[in-house]
Amino acid sequence: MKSFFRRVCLGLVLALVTGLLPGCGARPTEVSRLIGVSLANLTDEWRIVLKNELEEEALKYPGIKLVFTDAGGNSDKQKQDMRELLEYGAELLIVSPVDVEELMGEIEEIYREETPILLLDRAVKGFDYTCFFGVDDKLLVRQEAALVTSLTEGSGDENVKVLNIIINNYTGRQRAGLFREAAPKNMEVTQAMIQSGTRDETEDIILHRVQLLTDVDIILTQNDYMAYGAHLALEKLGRTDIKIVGVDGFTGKGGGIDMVKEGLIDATIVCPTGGIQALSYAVRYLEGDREGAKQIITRNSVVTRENVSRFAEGADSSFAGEIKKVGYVQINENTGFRKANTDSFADAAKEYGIELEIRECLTIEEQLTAFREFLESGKDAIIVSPLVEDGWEEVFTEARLKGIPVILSDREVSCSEELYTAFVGSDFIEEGARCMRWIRDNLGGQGTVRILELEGTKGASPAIGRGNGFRSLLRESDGFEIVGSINGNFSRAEGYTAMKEYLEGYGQNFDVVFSHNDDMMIGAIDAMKEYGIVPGEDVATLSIDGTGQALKKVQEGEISFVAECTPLLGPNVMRTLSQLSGGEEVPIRVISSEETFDINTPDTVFRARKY
Ligand code: GYE
Repeated sequence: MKSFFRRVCLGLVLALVTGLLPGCGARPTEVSRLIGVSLANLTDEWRIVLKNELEEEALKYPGIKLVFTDAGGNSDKQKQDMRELLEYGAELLIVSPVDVEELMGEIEEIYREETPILLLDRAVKGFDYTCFFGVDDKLLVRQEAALVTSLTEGSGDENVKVLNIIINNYTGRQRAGLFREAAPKNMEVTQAMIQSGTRDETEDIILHRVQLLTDVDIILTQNDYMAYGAHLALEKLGRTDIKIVGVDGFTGKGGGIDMVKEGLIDATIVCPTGGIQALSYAVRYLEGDREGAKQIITRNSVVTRENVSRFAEGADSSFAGEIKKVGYVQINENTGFRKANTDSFADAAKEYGIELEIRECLTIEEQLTAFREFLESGKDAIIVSPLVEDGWEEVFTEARLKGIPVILSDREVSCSEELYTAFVGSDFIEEGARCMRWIRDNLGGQGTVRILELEGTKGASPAIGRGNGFRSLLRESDGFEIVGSINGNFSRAEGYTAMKEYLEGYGQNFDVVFSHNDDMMIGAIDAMKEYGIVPGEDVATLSIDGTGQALKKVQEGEISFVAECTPLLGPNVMRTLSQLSGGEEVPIRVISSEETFDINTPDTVFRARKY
């Protein structure tokens, strides 16, 4: 009976919101495709802004109808809401979870039922969802730490005392932990936890636990309404010497931008909800576009009294103008990945009507020269696949000063995110972890497993990330050790030579080879076979990329496991450039959706491969 009553209520809510109830507003004339939007609550300002953004964006798509549910902060109800939205006919779900840890099980189940489910939140676990839209928490806490330093300079004391008021949920605790890691040694951080993240609760905790303010220079909060609550408390206590930092940075009366402008708080960090990005992704998905993004990370922006006027007029678009002529500073390497990557860009550029000039470079020096020549030759934008992470700050600064956007493809750089527009590529740490997870799940419990690592190009972000991701999971697992690391520079020939020399020097003192890419693995297999080793039998063999040659060896049993690293980045990079041309806010990171392959992978998957 309860479920029936609940369904009737939901039906009424849905009908009123979408005008589906007979006689309540005109029935949609065109065929409406329903997108279900499950909101954690409709009390958080962040969720209210998200709902308004989605409704406004939906007006651009007449064939789309949004149906909203409000979980009232209750995870169990949100699980039911998601199911009821599907029963009601929603073809795709957009979910802003009450608490991502509590909801992940249900989300993963819906995802495995092959229902597209987009997650909108401030943190996410794992990859069992269609696409995540949110902010980069590690960037956020670095921005907070930099704000603490800049806002407390001249306090006369080299040690800074920070009161971090955090919300007791997954996101709040996650960010608090990251901030502690990001805080420099001279910052002493005290935490105070509240339950709901409201203005009143923040004001109360400060007023009722005044001792928290002893020697405090600055208060960090986890949304702008908490920051305003801190302002009210400090005003009552006469402690307006203490600085206050918020998060979210909404425009409009009473939003964080307004608070900074009015001097109620000292700074905030704009964290877009991701709603606009999510709805345009949803519409493309329902039209059949499988663009392959797994995470779309929006850019955080720091707002202080010095720059608030720039934000008060609306989103800070650092670039506006038509993008037609584009240079691509590519890597000149003979790998399956690179050929597929270059082809992907050439095809996508044609589709988007972009004149793409590709310069393939063997060294970082050649890349920097090509980049500067593109700067001088009047390119509207420059794409770079950086051979190594370091050495890009100067030329990226030159591009910034010229207003020429820089997009990173498939590899990252060590300089600040402020110096480039977006990164489109993979999560290298996850790729390395996926290899170690396979080893742990398939080779564990057989005594100590000895692993030989075949590293990619020294200083290249995929090599650094994969090695770190692999090791972080290895450290949590018993019975595994890395007996050696050899370098094959991502190339088949050097993978062969590295393995041949290792075997001549040490023999087969390993049970597993973990290679940072397929091409080196294929070269190493040639060397192992010459030495009399049967790859995939005597030694487990794991690599990363998913090229046709490697997957053929998976089917033949010579390679035990491959974690995909897709090179087909052209469409997402061109889409980003197209969004930039239109003056839209573009994501700071677009992370690819990637699979894994082993002997249990169905043949249909191998047959569907594009490279
Ligand atoms: O894994 C490797 C190529 O940058 C992610 O570069 C790419 C890597 C890829 O050499 O095969």
